[in-house]
Amino acid sequence: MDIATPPTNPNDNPELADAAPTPHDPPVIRREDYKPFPWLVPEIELHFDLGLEATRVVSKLTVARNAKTKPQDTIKLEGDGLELLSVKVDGEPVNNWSMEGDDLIVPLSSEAHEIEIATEIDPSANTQLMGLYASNGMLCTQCEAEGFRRITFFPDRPDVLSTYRVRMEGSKQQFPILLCNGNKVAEGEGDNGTHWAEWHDPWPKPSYLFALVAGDLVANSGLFTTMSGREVECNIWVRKEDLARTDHALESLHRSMKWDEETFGREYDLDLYNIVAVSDFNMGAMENKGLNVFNTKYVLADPDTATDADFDAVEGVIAHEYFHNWSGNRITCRDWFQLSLKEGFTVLRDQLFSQDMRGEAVKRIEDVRILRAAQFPEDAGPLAHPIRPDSYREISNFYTATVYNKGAEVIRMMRAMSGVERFREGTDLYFDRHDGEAATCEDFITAIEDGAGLDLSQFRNWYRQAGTPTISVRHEVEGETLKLHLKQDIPATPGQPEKQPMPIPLRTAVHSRSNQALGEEQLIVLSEDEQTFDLPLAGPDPVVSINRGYTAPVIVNRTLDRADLVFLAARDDDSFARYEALQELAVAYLVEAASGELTEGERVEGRSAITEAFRSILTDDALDDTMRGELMMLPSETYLFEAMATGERKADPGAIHAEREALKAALGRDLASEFHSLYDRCEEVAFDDPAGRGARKVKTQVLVYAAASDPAKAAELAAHQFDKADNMTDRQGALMVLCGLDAPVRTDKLKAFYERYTGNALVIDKWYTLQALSLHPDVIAQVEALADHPDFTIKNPNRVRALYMAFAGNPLGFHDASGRGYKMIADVILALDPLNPQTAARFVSPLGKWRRIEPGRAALMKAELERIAAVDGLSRDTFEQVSRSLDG
Ligand code: 0A1
Ligand code: ZN
Repeated sequence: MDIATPPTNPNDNPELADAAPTPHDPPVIRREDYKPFPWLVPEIELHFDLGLEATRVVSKLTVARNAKTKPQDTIKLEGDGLELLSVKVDGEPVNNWSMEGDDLIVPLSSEAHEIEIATEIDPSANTQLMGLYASNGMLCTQCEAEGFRRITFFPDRPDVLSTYRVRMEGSKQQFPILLCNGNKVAEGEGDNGTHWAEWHDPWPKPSYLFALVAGDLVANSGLFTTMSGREVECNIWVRKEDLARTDHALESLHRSMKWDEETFGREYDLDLYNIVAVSDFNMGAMENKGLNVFNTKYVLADPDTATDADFDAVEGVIAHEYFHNWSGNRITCRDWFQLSLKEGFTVLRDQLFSQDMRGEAVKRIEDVRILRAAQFPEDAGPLAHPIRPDSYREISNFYTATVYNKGAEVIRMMRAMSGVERFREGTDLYFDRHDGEAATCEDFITAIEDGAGLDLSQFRNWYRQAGTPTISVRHEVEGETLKLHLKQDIPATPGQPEKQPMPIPLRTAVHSRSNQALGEEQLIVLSEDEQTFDLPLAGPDPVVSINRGYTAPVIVNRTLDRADLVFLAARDDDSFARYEALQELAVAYLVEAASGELTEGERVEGRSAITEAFRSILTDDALDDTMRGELMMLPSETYLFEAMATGERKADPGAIHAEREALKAALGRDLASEFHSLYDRCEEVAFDDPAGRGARKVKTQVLVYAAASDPAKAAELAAHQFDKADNMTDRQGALMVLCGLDAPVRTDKLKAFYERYTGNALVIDKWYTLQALSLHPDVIAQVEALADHPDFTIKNPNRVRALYMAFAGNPLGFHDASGRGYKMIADVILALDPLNPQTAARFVSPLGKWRRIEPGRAALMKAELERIAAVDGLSRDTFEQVSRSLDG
């Protein structure tokens, strides 16, 4: 074949035309088709001539044949939107290269070569925010998953590992700070007001971990001494005006470094750790080797501008990216199907870290709340996929709650089954065995099996199968034992009609209600479709406490007496089980009420059981307020949607909302005096008191119930909290409640908030979100007006999410029976797709729930999906999500 001629376009051949991918039908990539790359690229040298509108990149690759593969006489280097200037092989210009779509094919005849490629890119035109782009006058990169190919031609896949030497040069005035991965090895002045820096990263890495930043930045710096006594310089780089809000990030980084040494025996491996905050970013943050790039949202925090939850999020994301240095960077992924290898494990690591920093019980409840709100709906809808997917069209669509959060739960189950110490032996073996490699989930499972001494043969089904298992529970008493009958059902999901049983570890205890005795906890593992376990009784009237600590990501389906649930909510010695009993009580009542299954008498009975359980939560002196605040939250409308849409039954968001509001109102009324004395007590607690955080959480929860039961009083109380607040948690909590009320103070306080924080992008994002999430009857018109406000821009992902992701999560507005909410989100997808497809595609899943909703709304949602699907030239990202949502 003449390699200078572009390969034939299969679309020109009528016989192939049907099978060939068209722009409207991007190809499907399959896990089973993995093949190693035929060339190794041990070294790469990059030269950047930096400019906001034009950046020149010269890349020198040292390539050698991969002896483990069949020899090839060409090398395929991926590209995306690059302007190619020249190609040299072994120092000589060549023109025998060809293009295959966006990719560059270069003929190579010997065992090893040096390829030099010059390209030019325009960072200021890069609205996708993938590759090299301009943000706020600085230049930065995002390469995971396939962004490096937007910088230069390269085998842009995670199993090609190279050491990088990078020289960057640019205007000293525009880019006084020049950063890259690894260590700075040289720097100097250039001509015409330029300067340059040379960086070397000694650790071989895949291209997705490459990063570069150039801009006018200042750092908050601190030294960390590692377990072996090495000093690491840690820097948090931000724009000058943000420097005062970086202490928490730096402290969080130091705490993470220490914790990973103590808990997983992992030490940092460079002398420098840089974190840069950027305002335009598609995700939360990125773990590039030695140079993390962060969304400002997960760096900047001080009490005046960030809530307690924001502080926690900063700590959690800093930890997550830091932990990737071992779980992700030192051991990376062989291919993108293995994403959960690094993400599931790293999420588990950051969750365990936060549990240790802030308390296990509350953190566990928060994590389960997120799993149920984000992952359960995914697992039950048209986008369901296993934590290790089998195929994709666009990998960006698989950075999901399933891969991340369910992935973490799956590894957490291994830890529950082996115990903490043996699990550590498993992870030690994994790090040891695969350090420096691009590994697979299978490698991880085998290392845990060998190191922790577990047999995980059947457990591998958790990696293969999508869908949340449901466990049905029955029991009977036989003499001194309780016979516990468990049955598991895993629902059919797209492409997986039949399921195999999976091992499900459940920490279980049997209490006695009549003598209030608590039974001893045991770990049982349900591994067959149906199984019976004999458990000791603690006394008469046994009450089973199951999935304590939430050991398995499953739905437990059982009918317990209300009295049993009230008993568990008030008495269980596992705090998760207490929370769960209260949730079960509320879910059962709300779903039955919303489905019209309750008589008036049953409603009264149901509400009074919940009121009693709540009373014990509000008045239990032994409870810490952070836990009390958690227990006071009713199940979210999203979770109730999931619980209602089971079997043949469809969800009715209107009824769910009405019933939940009515229950809040009833609780607010019936427990008014308990709520008020709680508020009064919490109001006395100062901001920096160790009990302050819990007090703030409880106060806003009290306002939530007051808003439903006595809106006038709530408006007064919330306005008072807003005016008095010396911190963002109280201020935002008060404003959130005011936003849902039709009171004149609502407008005043929103205005005051806006004026106080004009120019602070992250806080103005909050101003958008609070209004988009509000329970106000005019929320749709308000969101429309907010989009016309001068502060709105579709180019900034944080702003787009602040307005529209919040709105898509507002059941009242999004599910408005008129369909206006659905249309608004479809319009956003269409407007955003040409600019930033990755972010646009994330708005598809709310519409994808149409099959599980009552027929009127279902038709409106489906029609919007069809309207999007009919548009020519959709991105791969949006095309894939819309077509899966319609096919299901
Ligand atoms: N690996 C990162 C997540 C991430 C993925 C893709 C991105 O592209 C825009 C950015 C970040 C993490 O898990 O934190
Ligand atoms: Zn991650």
